[in-house]
Amino acid sequence: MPVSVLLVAPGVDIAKEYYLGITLDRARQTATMIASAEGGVEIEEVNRKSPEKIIREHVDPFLGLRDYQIRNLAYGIETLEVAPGVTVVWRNMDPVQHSVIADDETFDSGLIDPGKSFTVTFTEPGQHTYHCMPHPFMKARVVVRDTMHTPANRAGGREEDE
Ligand SMILES: [Cu+2]
Repeated sequence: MPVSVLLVAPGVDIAKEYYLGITLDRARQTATMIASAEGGVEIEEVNRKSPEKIIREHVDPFLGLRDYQIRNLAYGIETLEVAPGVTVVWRNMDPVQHSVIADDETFDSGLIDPGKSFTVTFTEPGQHTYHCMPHPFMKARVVVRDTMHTPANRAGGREEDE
């Protein structure tokens, strides 16, 4: 196919790379929205090696893309990385109740009313996956960095918003 238009944008420092795409799923007869926090360059490779890092939402052509599906994509790819000792605050900005429950049951917020929040202080390095009880499709994780392997963190102790 001959190239007729070439778009060139100024270079930027990449803080975080996501993959977001829509593909036609002929078997399901839907458009399928695909998202991943692993960036997009090697998305086929990500799919082979760690398919759990790719979130898919099948968009019914009659209903269109629903709010909960967008939330599902956003929650599914979200990973918050923090240093040990950091307190994470979840604030419920929705008009309905949500909850924050660790998959290994180490923390459980109970139902959080709209406008209210819940906090957990993470001390142990590792991965903490969690979900929302009324909305099991809302899943995310907090990764607590192992400071032994991050020299910048050990030296400064400076917290950065990533
Ligand atoms: Cu919820």
